[in-house]
Amino acid sequence: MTKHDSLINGKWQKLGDYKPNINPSDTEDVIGEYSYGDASSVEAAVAAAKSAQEAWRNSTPQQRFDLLDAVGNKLAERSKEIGAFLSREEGKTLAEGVGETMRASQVFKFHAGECLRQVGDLQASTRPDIDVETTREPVGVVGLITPWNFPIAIPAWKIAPALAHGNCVILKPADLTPGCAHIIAELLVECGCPNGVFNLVMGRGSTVGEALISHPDVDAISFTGSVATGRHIAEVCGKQLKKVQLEMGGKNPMVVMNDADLSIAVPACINGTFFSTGQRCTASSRLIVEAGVHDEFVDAMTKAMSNLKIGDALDPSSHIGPVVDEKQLLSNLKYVDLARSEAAEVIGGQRLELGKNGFFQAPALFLGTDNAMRINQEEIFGPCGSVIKAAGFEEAMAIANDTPFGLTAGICTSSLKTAREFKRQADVGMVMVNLPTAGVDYHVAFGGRKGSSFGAREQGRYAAEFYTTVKTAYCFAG
Ligand code: UN1
Repeated sequence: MTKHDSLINGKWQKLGDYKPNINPSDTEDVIGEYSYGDASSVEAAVAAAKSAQEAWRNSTPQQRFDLLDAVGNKLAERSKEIGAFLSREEGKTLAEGVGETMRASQVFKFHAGECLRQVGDLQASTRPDIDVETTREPVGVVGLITPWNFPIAIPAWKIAPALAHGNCVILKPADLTPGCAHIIAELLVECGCPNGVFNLVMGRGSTVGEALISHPDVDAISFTGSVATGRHIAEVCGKQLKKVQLEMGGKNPMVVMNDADLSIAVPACINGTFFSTGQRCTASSRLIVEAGVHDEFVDAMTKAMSNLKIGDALDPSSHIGPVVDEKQLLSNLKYVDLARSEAAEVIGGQRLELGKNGFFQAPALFLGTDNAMRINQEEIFGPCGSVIKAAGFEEAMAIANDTPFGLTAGICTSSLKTAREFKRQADVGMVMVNLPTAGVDYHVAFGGRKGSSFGAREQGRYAAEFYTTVKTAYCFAG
C-alpha cells in the first residue's frame, strides 16, 4: 500500500499514523494511506511558512507567474489521470472529475496572470505637493481549510490567489480526500515552489484544523465547509482579530415559471439537484414551481430521473456516483424519512445495493412540500430535492428568499422582465437565469449572503480582497 506524507518546509514528513483512503464506489478499494498530523505538525508548518514569508513576498511577479503557470499546465496535461483519481477518491463521475481538474488548471493559470497585474493607484492629496499611493501587500501566513466535495478545485482556488499575492500557505484538506491535495502539493514541489512557501498538513479538523485557526502566527484563515464549523472558526479568529473568509452551506432555490421552456428547465433542475450526487453547496434543493406548469414539470422530472444511471464513479456510463461515505448516506436517508414524516410524497431516495460495497443512493424528489418544513430549511447535502408549488412570481420570490442561506438562486423563464426582477430581488450572492444553480465560472466572484458566506468574495480578481491588505502611503517630496 502506497504511503503518503505531509509536506513541511519542502520535505515530505510522516507526521502521525497512516489512515486508509477508501473509494466510496467500492469500499474494498483502498487508494492509499495518508499520514495524519497533529498540533505539533501545525507548529512546524507555521514556523516554515513564517520564515519563508519575507523572501516570497519579495519574489518577482515573473517568478510567481512561472510557478502558478507551470502547475496549471501540469494539471491540464494530466487532467485525465488526475480526474480519474479524483473520481475514485471522492465519488463524482469521471466527466466531473476530469472537468474539476481542468477547472483547477484554469484557476492556477488565471492567478498566474494576476501575478503580472498587481496594480495600485496614485492620487493627488487634498493637501499641496503631496502624493497618495494605494497599494496591496500580502496578508502573510494563511491557513486554508478545504472540503471533500471539490477536492482539487477548492484547494486550487484558495492556494493560487494566496501564492499569487505573495502569501505563504498551510493547507489542511478534508480528511476524507487528502489524495487530491497531495497531488497539488507534489506539483508545486515539482514546479519549483520554494521551501516553506506551501505546506500541506493532512489530518482531522479537531486537531490540525483547530491548531491552525488558533495559531497566533497565522494571519488569515479561508475555510469552505459546514455552517457549524464556520461559526466556530469565526469565533476563534474574531477573538484574535484574524482575517477570515468562510464559504458554507446553501439551500438554493430554483424557480420554474409557467412560461419556462421545460427543455431548459428540467435538465437544469436535474443537473443542479442531482449531479455530483447533490454534494455541492450550490445545489438546487428547493424547486419552486408556478402552479400552471407544476404537474407537467413533475412528470418531466420523474421521467428524467428514471433515465439517470447511478453507478461506480469510474464507469463512464454513470450519471451519478456514490455518496461520499456511510455517515453522509445515513444522514441523507434520515432526511428521506423526515420528508415522509413531514407528509411529503417521496419519489426514490432509497439506498441502492449495486453489487459493490459502495454508498449508492437513488435520487430523491419530495413532492407536495411546504417551505416551512425542515427538509426545506436545512441543508441535506445529498441527491435530494423538494418541489414547492407557488401561485405566481411574488409568492415564488418570497419563498426563494425565506431561508437562512443566500448562496445561489435560479429562475427558468422566457420573460426578460421576470428574469430582471428576479436578479434584483434574490437575496443571494449569485443568480442564474435559465441555468443550473451550480456550476460557476472561475474568473468571477464566488460567494453568498446570510448563513452561506462571511468575509470577502473568492475567485477572479475579487480574490485579492482577502489575500492582500491595503496600504495608503502619503509622500511630500519636500
Ligand atoms: C460550483 O457549483 O461550480 O462547496 C462550485 C461547494 C462550492 C463550490 C461549488 N464551494 O459546493
